[in-house]
Amino acid sequence: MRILTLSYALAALQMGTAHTVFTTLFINDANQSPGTCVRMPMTPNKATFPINDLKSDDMACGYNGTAGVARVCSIPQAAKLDFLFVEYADNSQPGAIDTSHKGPCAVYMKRVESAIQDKAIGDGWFKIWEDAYDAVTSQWCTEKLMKNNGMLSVKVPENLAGGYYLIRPELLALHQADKSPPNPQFYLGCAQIFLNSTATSLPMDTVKIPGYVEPTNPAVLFNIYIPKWPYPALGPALYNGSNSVEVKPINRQTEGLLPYNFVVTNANWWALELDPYSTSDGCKNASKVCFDLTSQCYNSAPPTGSSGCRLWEAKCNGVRDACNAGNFNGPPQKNKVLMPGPPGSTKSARYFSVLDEILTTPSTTAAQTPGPSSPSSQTPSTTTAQTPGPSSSSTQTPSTTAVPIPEPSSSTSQPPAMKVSLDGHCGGAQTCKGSAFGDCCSKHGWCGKAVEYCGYNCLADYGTCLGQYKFAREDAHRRRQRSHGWARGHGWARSNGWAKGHGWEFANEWEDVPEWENGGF
Ligand SMILES: [Cu+2]
Repeated sequence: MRILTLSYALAALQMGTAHTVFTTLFINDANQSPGTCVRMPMTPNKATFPINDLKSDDMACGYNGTAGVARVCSIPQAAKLDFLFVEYADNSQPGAIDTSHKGPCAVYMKRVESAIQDKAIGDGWFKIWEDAYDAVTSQWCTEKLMKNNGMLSVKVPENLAGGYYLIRPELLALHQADKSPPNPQFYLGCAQIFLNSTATSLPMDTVKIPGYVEPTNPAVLFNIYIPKWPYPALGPALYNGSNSVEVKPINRQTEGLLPYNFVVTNANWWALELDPYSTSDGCKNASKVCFDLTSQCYNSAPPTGSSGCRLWEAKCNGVRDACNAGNFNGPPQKNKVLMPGPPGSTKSARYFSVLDEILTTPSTTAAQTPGPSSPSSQTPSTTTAQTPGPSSSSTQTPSTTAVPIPEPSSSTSQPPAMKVSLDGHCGGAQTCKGSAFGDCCSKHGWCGKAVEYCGYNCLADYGTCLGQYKFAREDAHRRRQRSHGWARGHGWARSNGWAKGHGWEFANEWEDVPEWENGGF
């Protein structure tokens, strides 16, 4: 991949100065977008600095790590997680970690009552993965990390109880561990996650952080220049699934959810669409609200950048300009998701957030519809007849017909004479109900039984949906329109196959959107 090659070339040029920081969580290869669900150091020029004081509270989740962030990422049972480490928090230059930084890596987890509120310090931590020195290839873990472009990959233990966790990737750089005084450098951070699982096990033995490793531990004083093998044990034994206690899993995420009707995110910040307006005062007020939110976004942006804030700010400029031009109907480009691609949200997060919306704010749909003049049989083109916003051009064509979504003819009942799907497809005259693939029909026309089929994406007309996920028809219709328009407008739908039904699969392509990714601060 292009970026990979670049990283090697430039990393070789910039020796010495830059350290590293964990910025981005990937769930089953889906990019959650930089800073999202991650407790980040909030001082940009210190963000990549190591933790040197092993007794410091910073050892738990890094600088500013006792403070939670607003988002909690939902992960499936036995998920593959990747943690991206970068030399420059804002990705302004490539590189994972300086080549001099040799040492082991590990990943710890801690079960918590609240992933947002928990301060991370203290007991409850256990280790799920580690890698130190590979004698066969003569490589330290950090050297493998460099070759892997900064990605540290683990699988979450399958029997781990459902619920909230902090998950903590850790690197130890030993290049100054032999100095006097010794200077072992820990690089670590935490992601806030909800493990969506009915499993019930937790490790019996846990450790305290700080406290799990003393400054006198031979593993942190190891001389990598004159090594005496083997490398000593660092921290507790791995949790291997046995030696566990049984607990009651938490079966539904209620905190840290991204509202399904967001229009833009930046790390853990998001914005919903502005309320509709049609008067001069309404327009001015919307402009003010919009710019207030812009400030809020910039002020809360972690060192990973503020590209989402700039997208929102551009929208505010459009609102203001329209007001000044005497066009008082808005907001422009209503409900259009502003980001160039799915990173920034995840299917699972949106799925749960929909549930949350429905449970907590039953009037959401009413607030979203333009008014009494728009009946529920609203056609796709109606929403595009909006005021001419700053950039309402190619992506706004009423081309919903090009999207292969079966449009059921009735809002509640099943069409008559449905055939049970034999090929896994649903729609038209085929239902998933009773099929071997599962009873639920996803919006992309596939039968299944997982949340991707039965929850947020579910089409009730072609199978069974979990009861609480049945939307007002108009709302579901609007959402389908929007998500497809978003992908199609940027050419994602075809080239990247985002509709595969396995989550947002944008990890690689993400790198190729520089104006969005390489935001700077
Ligand atoms: Cu360093």
